Amino acid sequence: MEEELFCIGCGAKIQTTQPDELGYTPQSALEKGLESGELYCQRCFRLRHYNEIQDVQLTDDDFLRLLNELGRKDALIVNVVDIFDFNGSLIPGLHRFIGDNPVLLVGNKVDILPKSLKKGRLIQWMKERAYEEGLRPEEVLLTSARKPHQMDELLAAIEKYREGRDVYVVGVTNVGKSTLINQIIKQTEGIKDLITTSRFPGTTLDKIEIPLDDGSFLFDTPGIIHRHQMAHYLGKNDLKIIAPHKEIKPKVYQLNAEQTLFLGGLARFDFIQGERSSFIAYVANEIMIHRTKLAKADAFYEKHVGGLLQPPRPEEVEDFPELVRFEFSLKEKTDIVFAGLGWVMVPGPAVIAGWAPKGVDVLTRKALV
Ligand SMILES: Nc1nc2c(ncn2[C@@H]2O[C@H](COP(=O)(O)OP(=O)(O)OP(=O)(O)O)[C@@H](O)[C@H]2O)c(=O)[nH]1
Ligand SMILES: [Mg+2]
Repeated sequence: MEEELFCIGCGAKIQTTQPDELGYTPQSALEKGLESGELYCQRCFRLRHYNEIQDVQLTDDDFLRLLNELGRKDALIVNVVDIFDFNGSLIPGLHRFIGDNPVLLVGNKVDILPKSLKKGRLIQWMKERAYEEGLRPEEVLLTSARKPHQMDELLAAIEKYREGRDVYVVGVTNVGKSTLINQIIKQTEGIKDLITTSRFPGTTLDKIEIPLDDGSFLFDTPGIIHRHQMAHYLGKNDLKIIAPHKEIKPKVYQLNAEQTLFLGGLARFDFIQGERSSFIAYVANEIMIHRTKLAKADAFYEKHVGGLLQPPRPEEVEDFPELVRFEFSLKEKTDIVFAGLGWVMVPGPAVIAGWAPKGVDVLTRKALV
């Protein structure tokens, strides 16, 4: 029997016969890869060198199989979430899948949060939300895989709770699992960017095992596709815009009742009732915000989506879901959170409507800043 080979970048099983399927690697590349000891499939090669994505879909069954496997292992589970999209990052029912295994909850991408944000409050909120979902993490940590930030703390926590066992890094797609593991590999082995990462959802395709010193393994896993993530509704070029790369600069708006803010063409914030006050938008710096009168907002969107209001780009407007309205009566300072996009801070009592593409959630939380 032939030895099974796996792509070190995405975990897919290597094959040389079907160019459109997972793990395809031309024979010549296979030979080169074996020689160098770093074997990447063609899809990873293209992603890594040209930032070009070749679509391959994993099915929900693939994820279910992976999740079910977790309950049967004796291991530490590291659940990575994107603090910018905490709700979009939660895996529904994760606590049921993992059995008695301990969990570390890691909020990644802290580098993009404004400095004014109180980290303690964020951690507290993550804890509360995790508990609501039935998840009881041993610890909640905030990291940046990109910066990198708090990696020593993460490594120490992993060592503390794994007690010689394997470690599974799990989470929905795009939260930065592979980037985080690359940082760990860089710190411990000195190898840079071993695993393929990208801004596109669905980068890692199968388990990737990284040997640890004591003979156990650290596993990267494919991200679970969570349909409430904004990323699934955007074209490839627009993904670059909504994923913030730099610290977010809060933008302040003095609004009167019956005024509307458009966050590009992706979301809409209506100030329906309340006293004139300062609202603060926390979204990627690249997203243009437009203010209109509430009464004219529908027509304004109709006319300008894909034009003045981008993303979506003109060629992607047709496939972009319609905006759906959620209304809230607020009693105190509150964040209106647009899953995967950011939030708008409402300073006091008000009636608000938040609109997001159909499928994406709008929710409220006690203001973080
Ligand atoms: N700003 C910021 N971006 C990050 C951070 N970590 C990862 N990213 C970016 O997030 C995107 C997704 O990163 P990946 O590591 O591929 O995410 P993943 O969770 O492995 O995704 P899948 O393999 O699809 O499950 C990439 O564009 C990363 O550069 C971080 O700490 N800060
Ligand atoms: Mg990955």
